[in-house]
Amino acid sequence: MTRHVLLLGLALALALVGCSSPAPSAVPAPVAPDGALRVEVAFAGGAVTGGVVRYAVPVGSTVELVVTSDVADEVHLHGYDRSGFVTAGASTSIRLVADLPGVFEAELEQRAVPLAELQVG
Ligand SMILES: [Cu+2]
Repeated sequence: MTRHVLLLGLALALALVGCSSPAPSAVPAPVAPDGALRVEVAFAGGAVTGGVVRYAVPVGSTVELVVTSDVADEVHLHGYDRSGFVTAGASTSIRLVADLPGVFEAELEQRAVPLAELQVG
């Protein structure tokens, strides 16, 4: 009987471990002086500085996605299908009204490298 309970406990523990890969939690996008939500991403040395972050933005808000990069590439925001080109050492900005709910990835298109996620909702 005790053994049974232990096995059950073990199975539960394993199940919990199996479920523990956390869904990324979203952080609120910072508000710029002009009232837009400003999502800034820096890509340098082959990686996103500070890692890929999921930003929460309310539906209907104006979002400015600003990407600085040390390589030339295309910045592509999926779902909204908006693009901007960045040259090495410069930045590009994509401004949009977030009227489509969902989670959307911004990536460096040619490298297929994720930059950030927009969680609109
Ligand atoms: Cu893309």
